[in-house]
Amino acid sequence: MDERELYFWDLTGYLIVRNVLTSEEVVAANEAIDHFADRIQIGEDNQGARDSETLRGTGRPTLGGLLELPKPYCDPFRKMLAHPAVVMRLNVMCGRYFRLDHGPLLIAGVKGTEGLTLHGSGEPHRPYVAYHHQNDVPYCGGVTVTWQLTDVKEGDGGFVCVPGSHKSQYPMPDGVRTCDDDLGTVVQPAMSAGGILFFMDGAQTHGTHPWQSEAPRRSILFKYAARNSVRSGPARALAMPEVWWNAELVEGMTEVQRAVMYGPYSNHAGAVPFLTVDEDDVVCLEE
Ligand SMILES: O=C(O)CCC(=O)C(=O)O
Repeated sequence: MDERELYFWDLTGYLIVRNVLTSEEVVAANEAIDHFADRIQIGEDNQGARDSETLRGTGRPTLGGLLELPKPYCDPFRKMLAHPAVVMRLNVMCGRYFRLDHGPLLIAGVKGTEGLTLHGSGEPHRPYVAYHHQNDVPYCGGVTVTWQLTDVKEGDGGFVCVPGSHKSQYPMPDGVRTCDDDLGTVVQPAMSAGGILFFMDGAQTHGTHPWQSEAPRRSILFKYAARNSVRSGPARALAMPEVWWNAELVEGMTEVQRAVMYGPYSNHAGAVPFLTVDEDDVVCLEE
């Protein structure tokens, strides 16, 4: 990652690297998806657009499990996983060393596929995906790498972001979240098939515009994390005290004692208990 890329990344919260895959590699990845097209799942209409007028459309087609496809179909995606163009940049972006947290996921689109309301933006502040830097070293807890398997032209839709929003000190206005009144802040980067997009997932304000092109959208999203950050993936199962430590060690512990034995798991949506101290100085589970 050279100084120009680092400047752009730090300033905007995203980065495009063009022509990473050869046309043969793009074809192989597209053929793998074609082969399993019957496994593509279509979401409900407007599940992602929610209360937005601008983002309304038909349900979003997605396909997971790409690393587990039978050979040779998994190969194009396994190559992407630890591709040199990714490794050299994530080693800088994530404060050195990183791992796959979850994904990869195909996000597809046909003309009229809905968008996704803008999110991330450090609201609320979540250290495990936040961006900061100290002593000239940048750090981002969560970085998504998107591989484009089809061209994304200006105005086509797909990924959008608010450049610089990872440093914003003020809450995102509702019109930006819905894109109904985005104040001209939202950018939809154009790029060709074979290029990759890095973005600060969680720190930066980002989402999806409805797909407008007659040609299909095919983006493969890999969700990486800094090595010290655990978002989701297998963390749900591994974080249980009986798994993270072992069943004998935690056997007979009180609920309060057990609460401090959970392994790392940040996006747990209430599945991991928190402790607090009540007014009588008694440690208890937070309501
Ligand atoms: O590429 C896109 O459509 C945006 C996906 C997104 O918002 C996300 O992965 O959090």
